[in-house]
Amino acid sequence: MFEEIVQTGGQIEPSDWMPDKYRASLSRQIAQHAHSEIIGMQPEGAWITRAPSLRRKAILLAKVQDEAGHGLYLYGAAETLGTDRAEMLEGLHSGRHKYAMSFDYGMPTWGDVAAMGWLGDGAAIVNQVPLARCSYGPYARAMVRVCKEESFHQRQGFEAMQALVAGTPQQRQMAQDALDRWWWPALMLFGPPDDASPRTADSMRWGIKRYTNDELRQRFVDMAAAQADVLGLTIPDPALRLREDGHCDFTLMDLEEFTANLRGEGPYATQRRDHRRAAHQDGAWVREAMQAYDDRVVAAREAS
Ligand code: BYC
Repeated sequence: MFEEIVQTGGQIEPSDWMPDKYRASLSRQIAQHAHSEIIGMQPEGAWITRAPSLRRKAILLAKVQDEAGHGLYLYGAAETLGTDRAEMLEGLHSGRHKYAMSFDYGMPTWGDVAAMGWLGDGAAIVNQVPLARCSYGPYARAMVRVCKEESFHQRQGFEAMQALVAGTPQQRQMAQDALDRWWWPALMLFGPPDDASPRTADSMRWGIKRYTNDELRQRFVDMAAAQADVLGLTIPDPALRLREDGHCDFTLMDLEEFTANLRGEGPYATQRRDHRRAAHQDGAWVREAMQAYDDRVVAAREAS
């Protein structure tokens, strides 16, 4: 019955029977996805106090808050599989769990905030829209809202790039430099190439993934190439060209760099996890206070 549901595009709900391997792989992917949302807040969050105007600050603040919300929906979805939230956080803090390596790169200028919104969130939408049709109900439903918010994030990034390219020569250069830095990390968001992706076959068979890593990466490149033309910027890939069939030829990211990032050796990897651990530590009193409140509510209910 499980095979029939997933192969006919149906959805599995938390109370349905599912193979242990399906449960484990989904828990892994959803937890990693949640961690990515939470870690992704760091490089952009660092720009909130330095945003170039009140309007940009308000938009960035809303975006970073949205990412926290995405993390929470996703931790909630993973919990429906019986995965304990404290255990997931421990996985993130100890380095046992992965998160999207693109956030292990730095954001030295405001242009990086714009490029990250345009390309990083653009890549996220291409990857996540099909997840809204994935075979696990709670994950698919979480993706519906996440994708709506990511669309706003992508638009704000593109609009911030438009403002830079219409500005002074230095601002235009800032936009180009940020595109040069963010192009490759954006391609990395889609994962390893299909012939080096150990998880894809099972995930496709189980309807967790609807498209392979390479199919989605191609879709993203086609979309981003057209948008770079509108901005009048150059994607830092001399091999990128539009073919007659409407798709682009392009170069894959450097696989040695990708593999080193997978091992947790990205430029800001240590800083990201350290910062996350410190934030968790700083928030301990909030969790304790909430627990004490819960305990009192339960005790009062039992007493009455
Ligand atoms: N970074 O067999 P594969 C966002 C790992 S955040 C790190 O292809 P799979 C945003 C992979 O996990 C949205 N690790 O695996 C937030 C696996 O490791 P394990 C992030 C990566 O799962 C804030 C191994 O490599 N999006 O949008 O079939 C601000 C083999 O790979 C990466 C998601 O999380 C990577 N880039 O496919 C702004 C989407 N790529 O577990 C924006 C949900 C691969 O075997 N996730 N690995 O040790 C997915 O769609 C899939 O998990 C992936 C990988 C396409 C990422």
